[in-house]
Amino acid sequence: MIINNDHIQDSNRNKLEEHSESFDFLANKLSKKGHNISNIVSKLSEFQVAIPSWALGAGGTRFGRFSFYGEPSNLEQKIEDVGILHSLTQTAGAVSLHIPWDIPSDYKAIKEKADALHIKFDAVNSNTFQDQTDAKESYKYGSLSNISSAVREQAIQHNLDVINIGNKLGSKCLTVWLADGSCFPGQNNFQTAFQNTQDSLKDIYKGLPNDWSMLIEYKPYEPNFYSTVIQDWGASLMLANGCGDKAYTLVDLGHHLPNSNIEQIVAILQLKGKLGGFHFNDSKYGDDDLTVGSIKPYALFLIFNELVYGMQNNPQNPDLAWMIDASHNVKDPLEDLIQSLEAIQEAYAKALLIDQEALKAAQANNDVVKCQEILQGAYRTDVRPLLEKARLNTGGAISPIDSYRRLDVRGQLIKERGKNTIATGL
Ligand code: PSV
Ligand code: MN
Ligand code: MN
Repeated sequence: MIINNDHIQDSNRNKLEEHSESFDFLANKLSKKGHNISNIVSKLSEFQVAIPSWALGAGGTRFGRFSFYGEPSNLEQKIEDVGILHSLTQTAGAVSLHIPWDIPSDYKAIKEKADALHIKFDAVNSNTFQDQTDAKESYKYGSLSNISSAVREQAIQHNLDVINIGNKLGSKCLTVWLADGSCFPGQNNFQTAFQNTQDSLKDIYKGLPNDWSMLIEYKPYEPNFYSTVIQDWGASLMLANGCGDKAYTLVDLGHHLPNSNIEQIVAILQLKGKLGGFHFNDSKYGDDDLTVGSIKPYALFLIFNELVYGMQNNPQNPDLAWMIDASHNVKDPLEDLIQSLEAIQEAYAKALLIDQEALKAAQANNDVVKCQEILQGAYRTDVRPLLEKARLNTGGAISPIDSYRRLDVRGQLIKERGKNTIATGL
């Protein structure tokens, strides 16, 4: 299903008046406070977040998976789904592929499809956490860290193949997430596992084109429950530094132990010019991969405050690869992703409202109360009319969820694809 301009305009019609009223009211109020509204609105329009190919179907847990009708079952259909999200929200202009799940059978056709829908190819992800049917070696006891050089070589070669595939599509970035670790004390020698990982990453890095970057993702536990080789940002940063200037740390919001101060991690990595990528989701307990902003929206805002500060003050840090890394067990995946995109934009818009100069002055005076007032003043502002305006300006829907339902997108997808489709992926 392709959503065209007429569809969107039709579905916007009954919302236009309410939008104009609330936008004018808010813009007026904020302008009086000295905010440049058109600047904020264009920043929102420019902010694009990649959709992971594996989030377009229902996820599942190790207890079961309940499929969602009309899921995409091949790469073409996954890109079509990202196209639907992008037409409605105008903020999902990229897709992140996972290899080998998404190897194109026809590169030209895939690129044409993506181009037609204004979708770019963002980071490509390697997979050395599962054994492939024709693989010689097994990753049961690790991949880049494995004690066996034959396993490590297979995993290195896979990453080089992923770079090659991404290159043909115009991607500029490789993301490495490793499941490597151990389930029980004594199973692994920590130092050997870390050193093997560093050496393997260096071999991959040698094959990285000059205009590419390598993002090293960390996670404290799961699937290994005693130790993980790349457990935290310190381990990731050491490995990135060991590889070179084109290697960076990737922060996934769900990959922290409860109550970690993620905003501080993000700030320091940017200061060091080493924050390369960002995976959005939300969680209550661990790597829950829930809808962005559904559990801890204030924490998301505080993280965005640091990201905005970094984007404005840290030229040593590269532009970030933004991606949603969520999974859906009970919601329509596309509706869930629309909610995540909205939550990201909302946190970004609120962070843009923070008066950085006033905050600096309050910090200089150790006026702790004022500092909190400034942050919370921005957080409590209902910025949704600004998001609506940003979407309207670029041809998107005033309310993407409302339009999605009004246009009966899922119903159309089921008609086109049938009920019992299944997406390849996590
Ligand atoms: C596993 O935890 C994971 O969710 C990581 O966050 C990766 O980014 C993703 O899978 C894809 O490999
Ligand atoms: Mn992730
Ligand atoms: Mn994860």
